[in-house]
Amino acid sequence: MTLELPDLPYSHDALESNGMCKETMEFHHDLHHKAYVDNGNKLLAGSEFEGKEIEAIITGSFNKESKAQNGIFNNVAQHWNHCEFWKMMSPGGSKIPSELESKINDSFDSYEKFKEEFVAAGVSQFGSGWCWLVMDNDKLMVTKTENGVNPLCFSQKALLGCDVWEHSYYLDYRNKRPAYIENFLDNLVNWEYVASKL
Ligand code: MN3
Repeated sequence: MTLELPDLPYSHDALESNGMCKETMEFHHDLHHKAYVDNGNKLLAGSEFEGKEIEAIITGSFNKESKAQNGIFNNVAQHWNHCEFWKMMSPGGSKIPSELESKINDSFDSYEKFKEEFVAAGVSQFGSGWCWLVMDNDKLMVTKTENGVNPLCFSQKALLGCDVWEHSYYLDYRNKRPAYIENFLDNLVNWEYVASKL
């Protein structure tokens, strides 16, 4: 398969009043995400992964010795991560459906405890990466990963992911990564989409 840059599920300025400005979206989606797509397609052409499903490319190229495989992994995993990231947000966010809310309460004691853990994971990810809410063998967990690594690499289902690369927040928050992640949870998450992955 060929990687394709999806359109955003909303306009570039749709999240502006919720803490993610139009310029961030123009750089992040139109330039950063597009670069992963373009580089991924160049690297996939003629490789052992050409024509494979995206999930199979990610798990098959993860943690390999060869530079070529690492390049494929980084770009294809980041393509997958960003396709999910755009869908995990919506203008104004949404209320957490009750089934997911009770799962979060069961796993973390309360939503506030989950939020603390999720923000702490993103803040403590040194350098670039992601923090996640994942389903691991029916159990909800908060994790963090470096660079393009994602829950697929560990056979986990990604319910929610927050991009903590500086390109995701520097225009809106400068160096204040904690404020960016808190705002992401408070005002941007499309919990209906997150819950649909349960
Ligand atoms: Mn990004």
